[in-house]
Amino acid sequence: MTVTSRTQVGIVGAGPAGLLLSHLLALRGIDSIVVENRSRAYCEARQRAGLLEAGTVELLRTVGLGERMDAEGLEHGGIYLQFQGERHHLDFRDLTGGRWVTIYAQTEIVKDLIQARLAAGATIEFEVSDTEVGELDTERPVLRFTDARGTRHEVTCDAIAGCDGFHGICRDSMPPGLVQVAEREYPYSWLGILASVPPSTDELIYCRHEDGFALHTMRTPQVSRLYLQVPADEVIDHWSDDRIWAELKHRLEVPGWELKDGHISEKAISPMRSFVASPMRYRRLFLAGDAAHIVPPTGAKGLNLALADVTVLAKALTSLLKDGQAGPADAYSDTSLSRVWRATHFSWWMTSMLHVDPQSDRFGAELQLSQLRYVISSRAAATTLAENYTGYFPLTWKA
Ligand code: RFL
Ligand code: PHB
Repeated sequence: MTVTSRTQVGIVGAGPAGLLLSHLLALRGIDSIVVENRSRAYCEARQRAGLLEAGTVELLRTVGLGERMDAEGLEHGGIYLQFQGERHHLDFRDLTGGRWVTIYAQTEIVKDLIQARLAAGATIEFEVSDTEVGELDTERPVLRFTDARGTRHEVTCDAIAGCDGFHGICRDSMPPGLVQVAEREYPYSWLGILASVPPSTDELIYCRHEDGFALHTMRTPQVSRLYLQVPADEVIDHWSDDRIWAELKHRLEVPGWELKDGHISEKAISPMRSFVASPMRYRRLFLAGDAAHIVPPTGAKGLNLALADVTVLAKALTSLLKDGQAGPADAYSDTSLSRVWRATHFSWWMTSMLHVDPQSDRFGAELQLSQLRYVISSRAAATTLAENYTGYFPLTWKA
């Protein structure tokens, strides 16, 4: 038996994009359902991003999601860039006229969003299977799924948002031949760890070392997060905790500064990819976040882009569904893609400047070093990095 129902917006995926979209739509009086194929516990524990642009922080505050972020988030006014054994500070506040970023983990944003949605009485169906989107040529697209108890559902919607990440089903449900893909794979991956040890640094350290990139970031005053460049096809079993700490120390330590080690509670390897699918819309199916685009994490943009997409989309759907105005929905893909391509360029640039490319030669290495020296010695070049890193397309939302 199939249970049929009706809502305004069907949302596939309870990652940051799908959850924030549901929250923003509710603020405008628009009903939605969120379907998610993982469990709530899995979504709340999945280790990913940590860094929020100032505009993302301001948006979350404006829409009532700032309380725990303001209490627990760590504000940063700059980063360190390290190469050839020397560490250099970039002061974002000075370079950009006061802009900053905040460390607040994606896991915490997801927890805050799930709690806020459930407290408001929203429907989030976790552990669904066989999600499908159909009737996409009509004004009443349909979302189908099987719930955790095994009941099949068919929800008739006014619009569907594909917020189902890179491996989701919505992008591939668009008509064949519509979506164009532009992509790059990088010949290396990131090994990321979460460690129960206070950060050894006040600001994030981005380090280009001749044996590979390393990044020291953090989650809380007691928990550090660190990443190492490893070969693209590397397997985690090759990396004992001792080997990870030894390599992090080898790449990150400079005279007079030591990296503190501690218990590693999580370790995983993630591939590095740039990927942009366009358009991000077919009629009343809209893609947002990682479902439409992926950036390598070196620029810390993926989560920020996902939240920016759904802010634009929530406004477009409000115009479409409440005022009958199609203009913003028609412009959604182009509006989002202009931000996406800026972040794609920045993330590619940071990645190419800081990683050791196994296929590159002395010429490539010298170009990287020259670029790094330029960034730390020219105010114009440093400002370019700072402006991109802190984010310069304002996100607006009227409370
Ligand atoms: P998500 O988070 O992948 O959520 C998609 C959700 O859809 C579900 N799903 C389905 N549900 C129902 N039916 C189906 N058929 C489904 N298929 C999939 C999935 O289970 C999932 O819950 O996408 P979203 O919401 O677009 O959010 C994107 C962000 O998660 C991502 O861009 C960032 O994590 C990227 N990223 C970073 N971004 C930043 O802005 N700052 C950072 O510091 C940063 N660091 C990172 C990162 C990503 C990393 N990895 C692991 C790729 C560091 C790393 C290591
Ligand atoms: C993180 O805190 O996980 C993080 C921060 C900055 C990046 C990537 C990841 O560029």
